[in-house]
Amino acid sequence: MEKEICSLCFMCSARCPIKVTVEKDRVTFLEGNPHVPGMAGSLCPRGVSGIALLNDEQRVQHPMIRTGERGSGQWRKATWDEALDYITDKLKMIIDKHGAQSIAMGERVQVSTHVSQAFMQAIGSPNHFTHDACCRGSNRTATSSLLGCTVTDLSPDYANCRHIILYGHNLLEAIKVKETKNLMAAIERGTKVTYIDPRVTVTATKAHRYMMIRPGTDLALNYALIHVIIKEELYDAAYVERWVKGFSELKEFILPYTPEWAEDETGIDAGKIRDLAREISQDRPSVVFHFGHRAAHYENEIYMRRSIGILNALMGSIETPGGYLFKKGPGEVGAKPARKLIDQALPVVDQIRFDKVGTAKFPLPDARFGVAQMLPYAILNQDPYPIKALFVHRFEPLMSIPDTTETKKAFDQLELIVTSDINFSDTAWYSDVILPEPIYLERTDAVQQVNGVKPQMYLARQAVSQHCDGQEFPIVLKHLAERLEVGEYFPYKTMEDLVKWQLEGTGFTMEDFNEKGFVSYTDKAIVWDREEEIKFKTPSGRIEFVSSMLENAGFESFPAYKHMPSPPEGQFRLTVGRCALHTHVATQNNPYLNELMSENVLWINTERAAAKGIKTGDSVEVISKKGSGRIKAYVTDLIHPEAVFMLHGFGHESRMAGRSYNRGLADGLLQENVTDRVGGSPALHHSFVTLNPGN
Ligand SMILES: Nc1nc2c(c(=O)[nH]1)N[C@H]1C(S)=C(S)[C@@H](COP(=O)(O)OP(=O)(O)OC[C@H]3O[C@@H](n4cnc5c(=O)[nH]c(N)nc54)[C@H](O)[C@@H]3O)O[C@H]1N2
Ligand SMILES: Nc1nc2c(c(=O)[nH]1)N[C@H]1C(S)=C(S)[C@@H](COP(=O)(O)OP(=O)(O)OC[C@H]3O[C@@H](n4cnc5c(=O)[nH]c(N)nc54)[C@H](O)[C@@H]3O)O[C@H]1N2
Ligand code: SF4
Ligand SMILES: [Mo]
Repeated sequence: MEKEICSLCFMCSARCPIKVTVEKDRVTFLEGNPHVPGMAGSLCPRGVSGIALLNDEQRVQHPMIRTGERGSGQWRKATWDEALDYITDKLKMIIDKHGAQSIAMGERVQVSTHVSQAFMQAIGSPNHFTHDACCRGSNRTATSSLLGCTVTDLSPDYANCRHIILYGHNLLEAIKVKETKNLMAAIERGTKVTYIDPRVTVTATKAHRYMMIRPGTDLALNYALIHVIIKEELYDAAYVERWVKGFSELKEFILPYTPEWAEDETGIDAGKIRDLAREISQDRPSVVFHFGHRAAHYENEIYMRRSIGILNALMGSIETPGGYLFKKGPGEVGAKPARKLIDQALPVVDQIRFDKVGTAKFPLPDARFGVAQMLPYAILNQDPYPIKALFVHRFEPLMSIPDTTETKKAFDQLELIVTSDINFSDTAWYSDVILPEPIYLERTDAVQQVNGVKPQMYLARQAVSQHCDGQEFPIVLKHLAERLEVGEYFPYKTMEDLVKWQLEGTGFTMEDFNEKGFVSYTDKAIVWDREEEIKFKTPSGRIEFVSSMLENAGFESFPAYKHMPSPPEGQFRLTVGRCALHTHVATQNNPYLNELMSENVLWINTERAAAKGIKTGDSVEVISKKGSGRIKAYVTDLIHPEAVFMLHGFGHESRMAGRSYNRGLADGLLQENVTDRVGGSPALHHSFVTLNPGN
């Protein structure tokens, strides 16, 4: 008998709503959830490859405990009790000797993050951190300083937008199915798209206007756009008057940043910058300067993302149809969100964090996420104190934190590394204990709260029985908490119990999700009156061009622009990104996706390549201050001469992942671990490389 289950994809963290067709405990089809507008029939290639993952025998099958040297690949199979006892004994020893703060846990933010945070707090450690700094940390800090909310609290209103500007936000390859489709539909309806990137991406090819910008100079472009908009009085004066704090300070600051000045810095013609400012202003307020997704590029990242927010404010486009809309929570309709384990009265932990977020070193990044890339420094320098144990869940620090060699050196100082993964990631390969998690098709997850103009909740549900001997991470943590005598904070035995506990008080039950996979708090779109009731959560209740958050922490609201250096003679700036066929570092070993793309290549500008005698397909050595490796060249006119580009996610070292082992080159091996000190993100495009052609 065939059955259909509405659930959520987890081939990446966009978590698109899906429908799973199951026959005799086998998944026979995956597709977009037809009950969700825009999702019917739609999945991206990674979403489709969920079945290949489910049946992949190279997945982690059972708990494993290391027997040889770290990274030697020598393991023994363990039962769950054995593995959990082993971890508990080690943890107890480490806590006795170094204190609970010496335990850290890193994970990709996901629906059960609150369970992990509660676990860390219950055992007395402040050191839970997520991948977020490495993704949009600086973006988050930028929007907090300007709007009092984080970038994840806003969504573009594609349906009504007239012009959208994307800064290296490659939505047609770096996919979230619904947003990608919304952009495509908007283009078909006539919404103009301006795309800015040193590289011609697929999104660039669909845009109405493409600007090949010199890498790292978007802030200069934005300063010039702001200059023109203010000088020619193209902004929404009523909106600015009502909602903006610090306009006159901006007006004075921006005077020297003319389009001619920006032309020298960005390589974009001054006339074209003026044209863009004038054209987009004609379409305001229904325009979007997109904040982008990954904001881990350059050291000035927070100011670049603030400049995007400033442009939106000048256009009057925040909380405006066709602009950015605030995502509303259930509180807007007097309802309650799903409970979280951290809502309980947990023990107070008042030690400083390993990454020093919340101290003078990092006053602004969000302590709920931390600054992941500080981990290697904290371990190696034992600053602020020794870190001795690391839990890793659904996260790959060896590949996702720049400078892999340094991170590995830090890992060598740890007495315990425990990884919960579905694959043999490089970090799993370097761990002491590997704990398999059932994949999304084999498990039920905690509740997914989805805020928006119509707030909703979604549920990801088990569709088939487990193909491996796995345990969901919230269940693992419950068992460990019991062994460490803090079990009382984890009031569930199964994932279903946890979901039921979360739903108490919301007015919804698990059965309510059966039909469509989600529940809605309201049918009516909630949009605030842009003249009177926009709820900016800044101290002034307005958009803070002059930011109290920045200035109280000793940072400037409008720092003078610092020239972005070109690479030294003969060198290139290393830039990185995604493609439609893979998720970060997670899918390269997927049988189906690996067949479609098994390695990455290095984009090099045609003239620069010719000068070095490099041709497409040649193997070139890429050398940075931090490491080197070989990769095939892809010679093209479609990239700025200062940059080379490679896909992130290849060059795996784990031999258990047989298809992806040693295929392509890892960007993290080459990148320096340098941080935007104000916003919190690593500057992943900071590093220069030289190329050594020939074998
Ligand atoms: N060098 C470099 N670093 C980067 C980036 C870059 O471009 N270059 N990009 C940054 C960005 S934008 C991001 S978002 C982060 C992403 O960083 P990560 O979150 O570390 O990367 P992912 O590839 O999404 O997944 C990490 C691990 O989760 C595992 N996993 C997948 N599904 C499950 C599951 O259901 N359960 C469990 N337990 N594990 C699972 C995967 O097998 C993989 O090993 O990396 C950041 N870091
Ligand atoms: N298929 C797929 N989709 C994904 C993901 C995935 O792994 N695979 N991951 C998801 C996640 S977590 C994220 S963060 C997003 C990332 O989504 P995006 O941020 O849209 O994508 P990236 O590929 O990281 O973008 C990097 C782009 O920035 C360009 N770039 C480099 N330097 C500059 C510069 O100085 N200025 C400008 N304007 N552009 C520059 C690069 O050429 C590249 O095209 O994608 C999400 N969607
Ligand atoms: S974007 Fe693709 S991989 Fe990510 S959740 Fe959606 S369908 Fe799955
Ligand atoms: Mo990301």
